[in-house]
Amino acid sequence: MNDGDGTLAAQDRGRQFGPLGTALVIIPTYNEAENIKSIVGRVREAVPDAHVLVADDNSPDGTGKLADELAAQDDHVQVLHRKGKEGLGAAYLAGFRWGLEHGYGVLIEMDADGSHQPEELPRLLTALKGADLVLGSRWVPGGRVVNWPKSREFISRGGSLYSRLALDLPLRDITGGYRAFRRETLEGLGLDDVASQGYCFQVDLARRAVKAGYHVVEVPITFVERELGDSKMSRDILVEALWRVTTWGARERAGKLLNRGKQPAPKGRRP
Ligand SMILES: Nc1nc2c(ncn2[C@@H]2O[C@H](COP(=O)(O)OP(=O)(O)O)[C@@H](O)[C@H]2O)c(=O)[nH]1
Ligand SMILES: [Mg+2]
Repeated sequence: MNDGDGTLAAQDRGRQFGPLGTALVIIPTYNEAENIKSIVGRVREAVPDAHVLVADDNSPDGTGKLADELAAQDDHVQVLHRKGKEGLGAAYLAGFRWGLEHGYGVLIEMDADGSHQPEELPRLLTALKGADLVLGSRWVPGGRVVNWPKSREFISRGGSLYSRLALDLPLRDITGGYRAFRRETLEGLGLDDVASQGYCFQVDLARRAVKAGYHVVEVPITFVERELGDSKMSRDILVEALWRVTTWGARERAGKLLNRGKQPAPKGRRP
């Protein structure tokens, strides 16, 4: 685990990590017709060995059909067609399941709108050689956001800070969605009961990884706000994140009080 200033927790020193295996970049889409070709092309160029899975929720603007056209021309591109809009979390869970079933060694989360720059992916993958999970982070030194209004930055920084304090997580960017998981990490997180969506989905996965004792590293990224298409962020997504994080935090505090003096959970156990 990263303790927040780059040093490793004692139990992580000297840990050996296995080879990475083939990476699958999962790109969830809902109405991203203006962005899909560019993002897939950039991923293919930045990490030619990686494969791409577009997880489309039957976008009314035809994103799924455009993704099919890309897949027809390139055997490194696949499309997962889902029946309708079920949210980001559900799309990622379906993508993870697909990737694990197909034997990928690394599973990557990336938005379709260009906010997560594919050109930074090699740095995330390099960091994953010595980690269980890598988070692309806007809020560690060297990380930044481009073209965000102050109001949006305030909400995002506030969301991470609140999650950090409520859940006692040694991380700076907890709501971000540019991440690289080793397959063993995802297998160890117990994803069957994840119900959260949106930003809360990202907080949930980070929380599970830290609590299970995985080595989580934050790598600075430059997050670029989308130029084309619309954000799907909504008030409901923020409200869900706020109440779930508050509930988890309260439950954890109550649990700690009741379990005072007991040993922490061993690595890999479900939180
Ligand atoms: N499959 C799927 N993708 C979604 C859904 N909601 C958002 N996305 C995708 O998730 C990514 C991040 O969403 P975005 O609207 O950019 O959120 P923001 O960056 O927080 O404003 C984009 O690639 C979206 O197309 C959904 O319900 N289903
Ligand atoms: Mg976006």
